[in-house]
Amino acid sequence: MDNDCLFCRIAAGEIPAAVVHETDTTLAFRDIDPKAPVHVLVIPKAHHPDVAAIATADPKAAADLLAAVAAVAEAEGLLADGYRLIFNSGVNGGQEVFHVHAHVVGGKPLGPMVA
Ligand code: IU
Repeated sequence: MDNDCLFCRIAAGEIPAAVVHETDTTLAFRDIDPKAPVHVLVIPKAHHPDVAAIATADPKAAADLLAAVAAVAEAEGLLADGYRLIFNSGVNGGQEVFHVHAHVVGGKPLGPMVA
């Protein structure tokens, strides 16, 4: 745990969040500034800065993260019509919180992805 990391502190229960799904290794909670009717962040409880870092350091944790994404998508009713999965990575990718997180975004037609 990194005490300076917001998402580590949410994972530890030190900062409240609207949790929608939890496993031994992952936590999912609603984004505080949703960009769509459904906007959930899925994080590993262990600190990894970005998606490349978790895939390299702990492939099982990366697989757990994707399994949690699937569970959230099903629980939020997104499987029939689809959703967007986003990992912002690094400064040019628009990443603001450097604890890897998957954005699960849906609940409306999102159209083609734009950079
Ligand atoms: P990004 O991929 O690092 O840019 O996304 C960070 C997200 O974290 C962003 O969508 C914020 O709205 C969200 N967030 C949050 O849910 N709770 C918080 O306390 C803070 C940011 I600060």
